[in-house]
Amino acid sequence: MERTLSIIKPDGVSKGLIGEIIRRFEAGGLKVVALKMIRMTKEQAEGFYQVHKNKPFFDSLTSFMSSGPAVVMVIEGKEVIKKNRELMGATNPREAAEGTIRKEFASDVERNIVHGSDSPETARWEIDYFFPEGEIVEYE
Ligand code: D4T
Repeated sequence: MERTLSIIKPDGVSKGLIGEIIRRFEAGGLKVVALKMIRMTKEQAEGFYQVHKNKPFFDSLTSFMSSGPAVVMVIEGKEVIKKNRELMGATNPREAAEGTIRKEFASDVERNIVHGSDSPETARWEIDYFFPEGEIVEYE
């Protein structure tokens, strides 16, 4: 079993898509094993996106991510990293495949509704960033 970090970004929350996104994960056979709503501080968003700190979009992205509530989740399943990225679609909604979350709901490359880890190493780091071990549950 593999785990990944999923975030419903502030645009996804304000568009009322929390249920729709979780429904897609569950319908895809993925299991939510941790979940909470948070309002990131700017510093917390900067820490999370530190790999992008030299990118021109860093300030705008981290302001957006701290602009309102987000839902952070740990999702578990077989090949969950790949499956989640398939459900999300390409980072830029204009390049996202039909039927994906970003194609259907995202307005642009910054306000793209969801985040998902891109590798097992990144997933471990990102899960640790938001969840102490005791907040992740095991169940059948
Ligand atoms: P996240 O990390 O949100 O799942 O996105 P991806 O993994 O699909 O995409 P990424 O690492 O390339 O980009 C991280 C994050 O930055 C935003 N972004 C990206 C942006 O605001 N402007 C841009 O021009 C790009 C390329 C979107 C996702």
